[in-house]
Formats: sequence, C-alpha cells, structure tokens
Amino acid sequence: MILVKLGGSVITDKGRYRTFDPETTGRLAQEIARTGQEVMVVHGAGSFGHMLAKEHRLHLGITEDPQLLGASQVMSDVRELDLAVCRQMSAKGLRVVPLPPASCAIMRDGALHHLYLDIFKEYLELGMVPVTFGDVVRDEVRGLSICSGDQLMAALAHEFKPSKVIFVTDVDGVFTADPTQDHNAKLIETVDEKVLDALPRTERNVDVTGSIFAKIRYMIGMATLTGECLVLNGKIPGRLEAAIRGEDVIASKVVS
Ligand code: IP8
Repeated sequence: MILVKLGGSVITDKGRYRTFDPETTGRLAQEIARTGQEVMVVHGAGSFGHMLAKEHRLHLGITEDPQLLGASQVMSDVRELDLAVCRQMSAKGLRVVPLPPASCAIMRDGALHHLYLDIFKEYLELGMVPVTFGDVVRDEVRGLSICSGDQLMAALAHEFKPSKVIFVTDVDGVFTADPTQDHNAKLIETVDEKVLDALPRTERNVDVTGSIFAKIRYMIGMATLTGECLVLNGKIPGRLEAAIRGEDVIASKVVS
C-alpha cells in the first residue's frame, strides 16, 4: 500500500478562503488511478480549514462557547473540500470512501489518541480507497482539537507500514530556505534530523497545525515505518505518478 498526502497547498489556494483547485486535484487523482496501485489518501484542509480555525483559536482548545459554532463551520468547510476531492477522484475511477476523523478518531490534549483503524483496513481489503483529512475532532482534555493530516499520516503509517509514503506539496521538496522568497534556496535531496535542525526558522503561511518544521518532524518519524518517504511537487504534471511507479523524480527523500 502507498500512503499519499495531498497537501492543502496543492489542492486549495491557501491564501483565499474556501478556494478549491479542481484541475490540479483531478490531475493528481488521474495520476494515482493510472498506476493501479493500492493507495490510501489523506488530504490537508488548506483554505477550507486553517483560516477559520485560526480565527476561532480552535488549535488552543475550547474555552469559550462561541468557539463551538466556529468549530462546526470549519467541520462543514473541510467536509465540503473532502467531497470536492472525492468527486474528482471517483471521476477518475478511484473507488473512494471518505472517512471523516471526527467520526473515527479521539484526541487527547492535542495528540491523536485513538483512530479506528479497522475501518481503514476493511475498506482497503474490499478494494476501495480510504480518504481521510485534517478535521476538528473531539479532544478528551481540550473539548475539541485540530487533527492534522500529518497526525493521520503518522497513525496510518504506523499501523499499515506502507511501502512508500508521499507528501504532495506545491514546491519541489524541502529547501535550504523558503523557495518562494529566496531564489538561492536549494532543494535538499535527503532530509534527516540533522538537516532539520540546521534549517533557518523563517516560515511561510504558518498554520494552525504548525510550521513546515513540525511537518518534517512527523515525516522523519514516519521514515522508519516505510520503504521510502518523499516530499514532491504536485503542481508539476507526472511527478506523483512517476514516484508511485518507483521512477526517479525531483523530490526530497526523508530518512530517519
Ligand atoms: O491541513 C488541518 O489539517 P492539515 C485541519 O493537514 C484543520 O494541517 C481543520 C485546520
């Protein structure tokens, strides 16, 4: 099984509230479908999640009653995104089954405490493609928490030991500096803990589930659970498909 995360930056316009990119998502779905490989898909929330979640401070837990309406709106928004993603995927022949985390996960103080993994396994065995996503989820300590796609990726990688884990983003991989700001930024071919510690702490679009550094830390943790862990650019046609097929592509390889 290959575990793929479609990052929020590739399926939405992160700067514009609730803006979906159907062309890119549809093409990525087609690339996955063409390989005929067994996959599970996680997608980020992008502008359907982070903006409103930040406005209502949902990542800090529930301390005031009005936050609940905000949480409910974010939950509706990310479900709308998921529906749009799943529609693109099924149009390309992928037999998707949406598994919303709020219905199959419990958080404890911001950490993913329990994920009902059997449901993923059973749908996969049936020949379907489980699709889950960053969501607002019940938290035993905080009331509600943001469950990120990366937390879900880690839990799924831990349980299913995928042959490959692929993070699809809007840049070629992990860079020495922010490539959108710094033209001298260089792609890092192999990322490990040492490389992560040496990266400059300048950040773009820090969102409610943490910076790029938090994300890379999750990936490093996952690298021991899979044959290969890649970060690649989904805006470039063909890269995801080539990576799934095991061809050499421009990407960063994450190792533990
Ligand atoms: O985009 C965030 O998930 P991510 C989920 O995978 C929400 O970090 C609701 C903001």
